[in-house]
Amino acid sequence: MKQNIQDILNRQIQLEASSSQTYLAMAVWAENKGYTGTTDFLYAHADEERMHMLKLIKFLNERGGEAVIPALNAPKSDYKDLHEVFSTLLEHELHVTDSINEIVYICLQEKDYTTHNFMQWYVSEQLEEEALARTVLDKLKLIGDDKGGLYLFDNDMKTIQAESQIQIQ
Ligand code: OFO
Repeated sequence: MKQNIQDILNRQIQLEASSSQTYLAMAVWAENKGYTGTTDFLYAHADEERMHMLKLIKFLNERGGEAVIPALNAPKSDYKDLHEVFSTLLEHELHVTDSINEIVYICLQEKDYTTHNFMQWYVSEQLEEEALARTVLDKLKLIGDDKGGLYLFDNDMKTIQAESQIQIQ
């Protein structure tokens, strides 16, 4: 495997690891605020990101490259409200999508079709993650500061979590 492909995959490993930590910190925030549905959703999302990281690590090692386990900066741990949590999540996912698109572009330039093919799973995954984040954010925009609405929203997150788990399998 070419060195530049190894480097960009290692950069993606770091990004997936930091996604996992970011969502874990969000889950802790939600748990301490009593948003139980959102907490479950975010813990599950953090696990999912760890799985994305592991998939890359295994692929890199199996293809003769060397995965590097990165140091991570501490994630943001305090949020104003649920709206800030999910806008940060969407922003983060958009950044991840850009990074994946860049990898796909470089794979084509380098004629590394195996990695290009492997990355297609991430391309589809990003589509789903962005759509999910937008759906959640739209709901929150409708609710605004209404306490009853936020209570129902949090309950709904249990269903959203169950549905997204089904999609992953
Ligand atoms: Fe790994 O998809 Fe989100 O970040």
